[in-house]
Amino acid sequence: AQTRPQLLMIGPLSPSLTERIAEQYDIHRYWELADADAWLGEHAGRIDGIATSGVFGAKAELIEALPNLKAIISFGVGYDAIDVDAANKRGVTVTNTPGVLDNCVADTAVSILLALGRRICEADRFVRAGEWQKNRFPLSGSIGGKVCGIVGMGNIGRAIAQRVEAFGMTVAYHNRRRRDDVDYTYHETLESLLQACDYAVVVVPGGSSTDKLIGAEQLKALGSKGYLVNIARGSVVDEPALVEALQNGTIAGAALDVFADEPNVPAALLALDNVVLTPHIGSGTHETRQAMADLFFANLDGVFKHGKAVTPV
Ligand code: 8YV
Repeated sequence: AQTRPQLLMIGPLSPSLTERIAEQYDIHRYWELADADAWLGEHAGRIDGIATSGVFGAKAELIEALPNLKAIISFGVGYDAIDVDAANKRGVTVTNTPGVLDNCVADTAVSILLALGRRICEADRFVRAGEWQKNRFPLSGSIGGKVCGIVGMGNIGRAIAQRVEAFGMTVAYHNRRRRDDVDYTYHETLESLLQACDYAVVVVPGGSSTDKLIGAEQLKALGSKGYLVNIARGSVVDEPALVEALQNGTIAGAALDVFADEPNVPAALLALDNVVLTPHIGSGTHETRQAMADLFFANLDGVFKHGKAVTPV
């Protein structure tokens, strides 16, 4: 009888997705291996595929250690933690789950932008602390009439742009190249956009080309009335520089769904009032995670049952 494809799962995916995979594939839980090197020494040749996510990734060293690896199937749109070059060198297919989470991630980005700008989280703490009995909560700035600068006008960036326009914001953007299917103001340089906007929303892919894209110089360009929203990857922002800029008023505030060393968040950020912090919940709804799981599975079966991936990177 034909043996079931053997998958090395890098980190725990959702129980429902894992159960669904286990119906037709054999799963080896990499993160539970007491001695991964010893296990690979004995079993590497058996592994047909890697199951992973945008967070767990797959390093070159592991990809190169699996001689019969055919595909890396990833849950999530970001694949910066997967060494795609190492995979391509071996003719290993890499798939992600694009498109199905664009609106959800855009909703999250706008939610934390609004919470930041209108000081919603501070107001909640104010009421819970009984401060309202003693003081009036301070006014915030309006959202409407402000400029939202999208750093990375991909599909998620465009979904964010459509949303913030409904709140009366003007949209501008910086991209490696101008898009001919949007008519928002285009800035050739990141600095020019940051100088021109009130809210900078970072939504570029993670990876070496965007590592610390937003540093002390960029935060200075955003300015003391400017706000930073990061819905991309923690790696895209120089986190120590951001902390310093927030502490000394170089920028007015930040809303962060991603961090340099998740799930660890610097204590200095936790101590600040002018920051909104969320635990990487960009795509975190039942419906979106179900759609991502369905696309993950379509890719898995696409490669191992039909010989063709649905959404190869
Ligand atoms: C998580 C994301 O990675 O899609 C992405 O790239 O950042 C998120 O959706 C995904 O949920 C896996 O944890």
